[in-house]
Amino acid sequence: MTTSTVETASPGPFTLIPGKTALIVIDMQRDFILPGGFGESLGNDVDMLLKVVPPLADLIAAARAAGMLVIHTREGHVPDLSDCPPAKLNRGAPSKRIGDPGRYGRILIRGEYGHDIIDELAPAAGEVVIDKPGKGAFYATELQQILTDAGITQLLVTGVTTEVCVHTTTREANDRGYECLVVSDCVGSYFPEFQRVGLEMICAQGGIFGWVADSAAVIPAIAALPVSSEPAPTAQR
Ligand code: C5J
Repeated sequence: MTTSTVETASPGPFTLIPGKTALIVIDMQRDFILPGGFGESLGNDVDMLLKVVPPLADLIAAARAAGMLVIHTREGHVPDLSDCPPAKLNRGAPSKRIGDPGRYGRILIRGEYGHDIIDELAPAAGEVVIDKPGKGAFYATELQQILTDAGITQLLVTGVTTEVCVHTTTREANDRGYECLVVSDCVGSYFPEFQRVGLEMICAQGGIFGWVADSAAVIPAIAALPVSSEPAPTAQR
């Protein structure tokens, strides 16, 4: 089997195994990323997330070219909010809570414009889209079954935000036995300090729950993999 290694990953080299690696793109949704959206209305600087888009687009293109399984997630809730516990709903600014009207429709509600993924990173036909009610992509979703069915053992983790949904998903994946490489310039936080520390935490203590490397190191490693001809799982949209 021809493997390919990201030599500069922290805390040490990460070997990609063809056919066993998937790229997961977490919550690159308009509500979080676009100017005027939910994230910005909370006082956040969306430029911190927008800068993730170009390297992530390149990484997604490399994964697609290699025939790698690409999975997108969206955080959000059904319109009657029956899947949003009070502990989650009753937080944040009182007039800007999940389900309230926002610039791009009801905030984080499935089917609304703001809930969907930004145009630049739109899922390709047939790619899996996981709708998740929580921060972690494994909680109350079909993700684990999809990964099991596809024989995946490693995840390249990207998306937003680093310290919330990226961290939660990486920790969930690590606990389930997946090797996770978080791509540092393809994850973003509104808070520079959280970005820095969030990445440090992942690979501290010998890689306590994953590896970290940038896209400049990961993309050539993906390109060196043999192209997978496995059919992609059916889309969830
Ligand atoms: C947050 C996320 N930050 N996708 N969601 O609430 O990280």
